[in-house]
Amino acid sequence: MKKNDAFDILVSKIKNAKSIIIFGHKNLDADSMCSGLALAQLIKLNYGKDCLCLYDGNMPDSLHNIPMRESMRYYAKVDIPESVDLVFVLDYGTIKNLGALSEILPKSKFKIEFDHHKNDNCVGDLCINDVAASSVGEIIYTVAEKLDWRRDETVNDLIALSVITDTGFFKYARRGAALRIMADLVDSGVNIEHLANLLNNKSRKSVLTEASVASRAQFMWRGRVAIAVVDRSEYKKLDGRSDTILNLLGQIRGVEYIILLKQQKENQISVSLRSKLKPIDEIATALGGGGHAYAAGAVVQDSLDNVRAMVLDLFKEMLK
Ligand SMILES: [Mn+2]
Repeated sequence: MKKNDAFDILVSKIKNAKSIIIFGHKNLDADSMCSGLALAQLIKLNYGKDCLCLYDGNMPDSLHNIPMRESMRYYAKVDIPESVDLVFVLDYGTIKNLGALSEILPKSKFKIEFDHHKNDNCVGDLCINDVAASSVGEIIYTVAEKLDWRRDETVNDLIALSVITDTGFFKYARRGAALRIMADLVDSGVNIEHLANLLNNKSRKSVLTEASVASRAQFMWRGRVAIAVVDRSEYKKLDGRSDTILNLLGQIRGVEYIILLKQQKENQISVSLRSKLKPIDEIATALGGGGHAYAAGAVVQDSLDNVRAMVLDLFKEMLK
C-alpha cells in the first residue's frame, strides 16, 4: 500500500469513529505511554474526539510525572464495550507483549498500528510501521507533520519524551530524523532538561537495588560480557526496566555485551541483552523474544540456572 493511501485511511477511520482506544505494550515504557498520549491529544486537537488510553501491567514511578498521565486507565478497571470502532496498537513488537490488552483486538472493527519493532505478524488492519524510526513518538510526529495536524505544548513534550527515552538521550539514534525532530521541538519550546527531570522519580529503594545488583555482576570472556542477576526479592523493589544496571555496567572499559537476568517468578526469567558490537537480537529470538539489533530481550519460563546456561551457550556460539 502506498503511504498516501495509508494516511487517507487513517484520517477517514478517525473521522468516522465514535469510539477509539489506544494502547501499547504491557508494562509500558516512556515511548509506548507518551506516543499513545500524544496520539490521543492530536486526535482531540484536530478532530475533537476523546480517546481511551489503556495500559496493562505495572506503570513505573518514573512515568508518574508525565503530562496527561491521569488519562492513562488501567485495563482491568475499565469496562470495554463489546465493539470498538477504532483501536490503535503502538510500540508492541509481538502480540505476546500486549498482555491482557490483546483481548480488545477481536472487539475492534478496525485496527491501526504504529510500531518500530521488527514484526512479521502484525495485528493491524493498517500498519504504519518504520523499523528505522527511533521511537513510535517519531512515527507519530512524522504522521502529524504529513497530515498538517496542529500540535500543542503537551504533544511536543510527549513526542520529545518518546524520542529521548527510546534513543537513550540520542545515543541510539541511528539516523538524523530523531535529532531533526528534536531540534524542531526544542525550537517550539521543549526543554530537554525539564523532561529529563520529570523522569527522575524512582524510589530510593529501587535505585539502590539496581546499584547493588550491578555491584555483584560477573564478567566473562576476558571482561567482554557482563552478566547481572536480579533475584526474586530484588525484582519486587525495581521500578520499570532497571536501566541503571545496564547503564552502570555499560560504562566499564572492555564490556561489549551485557546480560541482565531478572527472576520475575521462581521459574520465569526476563532476559535483557545489550550490545556495543554485534547485533544480539538473534539471541533474543532464539530465546523466544525479540527487539532491536543492539537492545533486545525475552521472557523464558525456566529456572534461573537453566536460563543463565542457555544464554551463555548462545553467547559462546556468537563469540566463537
Ligand atoms: Mn519504542
